[in-house]
Amino acid sequence: MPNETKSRITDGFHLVVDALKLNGIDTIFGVAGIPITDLARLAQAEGLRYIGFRHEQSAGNAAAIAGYLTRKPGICLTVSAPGFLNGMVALANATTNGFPMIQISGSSDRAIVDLQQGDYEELDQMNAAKPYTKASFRVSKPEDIGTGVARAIHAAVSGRPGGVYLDLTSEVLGATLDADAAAQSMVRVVERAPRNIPDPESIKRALDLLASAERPLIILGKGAAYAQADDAIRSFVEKTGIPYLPMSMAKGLLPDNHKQSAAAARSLVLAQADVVMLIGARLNWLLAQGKGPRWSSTTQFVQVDISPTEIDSNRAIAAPVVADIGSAMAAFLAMLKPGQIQPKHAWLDAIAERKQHNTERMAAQLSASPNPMNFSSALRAIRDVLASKPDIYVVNEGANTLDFGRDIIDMHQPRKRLDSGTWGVMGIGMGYSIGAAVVSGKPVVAIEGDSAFGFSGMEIETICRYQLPIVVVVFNNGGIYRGDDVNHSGGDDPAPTILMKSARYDKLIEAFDGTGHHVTDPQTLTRALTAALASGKPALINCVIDPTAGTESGHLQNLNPQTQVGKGKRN
Ligand SMILES: Cc1ncc(C[n+]2csc(CCOP(=O)(O)OP(=O)(O)O)c2C)c(N)n1
Ligand SMILES: [Mg+2]
Repeated sequence: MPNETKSRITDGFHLVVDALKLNGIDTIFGVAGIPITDLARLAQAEGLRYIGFRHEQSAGNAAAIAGYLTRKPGICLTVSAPGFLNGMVALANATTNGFPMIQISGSSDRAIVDLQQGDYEELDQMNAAKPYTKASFRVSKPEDIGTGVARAIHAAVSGRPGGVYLDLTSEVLGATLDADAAAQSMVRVVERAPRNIPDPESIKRALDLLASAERPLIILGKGAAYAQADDAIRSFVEKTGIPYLPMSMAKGLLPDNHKQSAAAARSLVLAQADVVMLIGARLNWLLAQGKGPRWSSTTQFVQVDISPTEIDSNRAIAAPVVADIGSAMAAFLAMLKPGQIQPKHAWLDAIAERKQHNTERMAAQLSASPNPMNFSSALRAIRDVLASKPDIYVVNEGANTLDFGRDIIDMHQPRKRLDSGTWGVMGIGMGYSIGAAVVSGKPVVAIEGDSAFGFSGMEIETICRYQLPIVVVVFNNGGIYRGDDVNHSGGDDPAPTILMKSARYDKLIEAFDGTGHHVTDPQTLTRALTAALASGKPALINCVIDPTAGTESGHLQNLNPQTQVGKGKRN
């Protein structure tokens, strides 16, 4: 019931809060200002948790990851025009990654905006949002707020989740309404994400194909992690004995040291598998679109996905299973006969051999102790501290910092690794850390390239203001990819990829009463991280890395076009 019933009058501000509460929303991430300041205030007064950020992109990233972790839409609240646009990168990123999120923004006077007469923060926000979202709505009457919030929730969470924009004009927020009529207008969403039951024929077709395989492989994507069908997925993998490969954010769905993990034999299994079962994983650039030279042209695919239009998007799919992953895995387990699927020994032996070879090579890399530290030696120290703390969230962004981090830091629990994701985007670091810490109450370690950190670095004030248990480790190699490039013009300006090598990021957090550490060797890093985690308080570790240790674009050199006619001045 709207809480203004006694006075018989309520307004748009109250109705938005009522509609969110009625639908189990308990947290808002945002930046206050015209016209939503009072909405934020009222939400807090009414018992929602409001987390105020320094920039809307981070608020949006926090909302997106909260949505991913909870399967409830994360809410980001922004002011009109520039605030709205600042949030849009996060909303678009949520759509791309399949995270349920709603950006609610106030907007300026429609009559003026539509005639482009120059209102304060004028922008046609609803239409601007459309290309980047699953859906974009505007509420123009206070009695439609309940419907608008309900539609936004359905759009964000059902099917493949994504970003939704909900526009609230300043007029609607301030408009009053009879409290009884307002109460009648509220909508409680009965089923946010209705199950999508698979056709039993599609399950049979997929099992038959897998049973005919000699060299089967399962690829787990972040859709599989999102589904929270952890036991069913693990049980299917173990009952069939099929080797599996986790995509980055699916790491930990089964523990990374699981004997069926083929992560350490990735190129071999991609090239040689004859039947590949994709579970909540898309054949996008992260899997080379399923095409050569990394894949065989004869590989056949099973694809389990909630979105029918995903099927056949890059490669022909021999056995599509369109369903939500929980329902699909339950159906697979129900239909699977004991011994029906048995990967050939030769296949498992080849994988085991390659794994051992690659693991030994990696161990040699990890055991070196170069001075200054490189990515491997610093990450080894972090890995060893985290090994006994599986419930800590790991946020990771950068180029080399990301690529080495993904390979070196093992995950042991589902949905604990949060990273640059489908877009390879920089700037998610502090937003994801704050979102994860807020919704879980658990500690977070953010492993950040020095460039990556800069995109959201001011949010360390937010981390300190809310006293969140977040430890930020900045891998300071003095640049994007490397810290040793030179200006090819011979001029004094630093090269385009160069950042300040002598930067003391640890001193930034001290300005907000957090704890800073400056480390130059693995032993000190181990001590600093251990102490920071034990304190449960905000900390930032400036971790000095050899400026020559990284490679251009990390592991993505093939995607980085380079001039073939020389980098210096043309003569
Ligand atoms: C929003 C956005 N802007 C720019 C980029 C391009 N980019 C990719 S990685 C990267 C930073 C890499 O440097 P750093 O974070 O220091 O990682 P390192 O390789 O040095 O460990 C940038 C700017 C991006 N991915 N996303
Ligand atoms: Mg760097």
